[in-house]
Amino acid sequence: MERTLSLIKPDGVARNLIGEVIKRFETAGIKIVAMKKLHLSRKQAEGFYAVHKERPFFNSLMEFMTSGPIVAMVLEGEDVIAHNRKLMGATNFKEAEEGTIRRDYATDIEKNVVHGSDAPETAAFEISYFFNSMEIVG
Ligand code: YYY
Ligand code: MG
Repeated sequence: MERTLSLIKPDGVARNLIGEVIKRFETAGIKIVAMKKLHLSRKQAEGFYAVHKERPFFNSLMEFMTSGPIVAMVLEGEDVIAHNRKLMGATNFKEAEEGTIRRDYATDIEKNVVHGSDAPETAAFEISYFFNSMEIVG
């Protein structure tokens, strides 16, 4: 069994898509083993997205990610890192496959509703960024 971090970004929360996103995970057989709602500070958002700090979109991404509350979840399942990325669809919703979360709900390359870890190392870092071991209930 593998674990990954999922975020419902400020656009998804503001547009009442929490239930829709969770429904897709549960329907796909993915288990939610931790969940919380929070509003990131600038410092917290910068720490989370540190790998992108030199990218031209970084400042805009920070403004967006701190613009409202998010929902953070730990997902568990077989091959769940890749499975979640498949359910999410491509970063750019215009390139995302039909039936994916981003294709169905994203409005912009930045405002793309969800985040998902992209590899075991990033999943480990991102899960520990939001949750301690007592908050993860398998
Ligand atoms: O992992 P994923 O979210 O699919 O994309 P990343 O390449 O890690 O970029 C993180 C985040 O940054 C993306 O979800 C939207 C935003 N972004 C952007 O605004 N413009 C880009 N050209 C690339 C990414
Ligand atoms: Mg990424």
